[in-house]
Amino acid sequence: MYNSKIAAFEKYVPDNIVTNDDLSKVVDTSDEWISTRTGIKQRRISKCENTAELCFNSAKRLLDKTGLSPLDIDMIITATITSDYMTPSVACIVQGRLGAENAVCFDLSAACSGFVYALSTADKFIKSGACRNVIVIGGETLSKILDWNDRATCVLFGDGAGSALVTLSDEKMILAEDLHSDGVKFESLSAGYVPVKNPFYNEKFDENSFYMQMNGREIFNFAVKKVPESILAVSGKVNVSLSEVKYIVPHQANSRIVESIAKKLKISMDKFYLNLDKFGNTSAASIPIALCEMEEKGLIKKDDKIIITGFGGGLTWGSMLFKM
Ligand code: B82
Repeated sequence: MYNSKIAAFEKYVPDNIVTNDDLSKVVDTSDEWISTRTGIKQRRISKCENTAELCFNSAKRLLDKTGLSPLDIDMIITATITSDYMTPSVACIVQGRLGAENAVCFDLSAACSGFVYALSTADKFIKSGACRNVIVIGGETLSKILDWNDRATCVLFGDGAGSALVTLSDEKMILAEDLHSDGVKFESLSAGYVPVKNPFYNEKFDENSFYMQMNGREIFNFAVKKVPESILAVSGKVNVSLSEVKYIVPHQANSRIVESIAKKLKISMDKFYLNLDKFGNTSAASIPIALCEMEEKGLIKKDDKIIITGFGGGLTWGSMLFKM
């Protein structure tokens, strides 16, 4: 049996920092409103880089950091809901730019759970013996699917990319996973609706359905119910108690969600790593950006147990427990 190891993390975010005060000049909002309800103080908003560009830069940094040749990469998986094109995939564009000609490439759509789903997929390709080196990227340019006149949503999101190099290993690093989907509630969090339009039919549709739409209360309740269950599921599967887990890295949606999750699990907020004050909600990119930042700050030590937990549109949710 083969095992996979997460060898390194990287990130790339656009330079353009937009603070809550900056936003209050664009829409009717305030720093006080945004910070108290969400914990967000600023976000990165792309000026010229689209999703593939952010993802390429993050993956390039990963190769530079690990010294791997682009030709050593067997697979590139990009988790995104803000692809540059319907086809080609972001992963193919990244492969072309990297010169990773041996890599099989595809994108994966699981919204804010995308990075957890993609990491799980990479793990399976490595465990089957099909791949040795997989680049997993979560990357988004959410700013292009926001209604900048809707103050309830446009203040929440940011742009960026984070990536992980997953390699074949003797050590077992991914200890447990728990993945779920529930399509019944798909309308409570959606974006990018494409209506049927052809010479034979012209669908009537709501113009706003292209933009990010969320039923805040409904998805908040979903996250606070399902995420603690999923965290307990991964820890229970391998008999690792939450007191043995050094950090829980949640999808960076909203600090109130994380406070409610901590309360439900009766654990301190200190166990949760949060950086949404700096980057806002970057969907599939939020977990790898957080992991990379933790690595940069020296917060992740060898043998530390870490749980990542994603939740988002689909609805989708899932967690992974790994030993670093
Ligand atoms: S909110 O509904 O407006 N609210 C919670 C009651 C404010 C305190 C809200 C806000 Br503001 C921001 C995010 C959420 C939320 O529930 N987000 C999610 C929930 C599940 C899955 C994904 C997300 C996400 O935002 O990515 C609610």
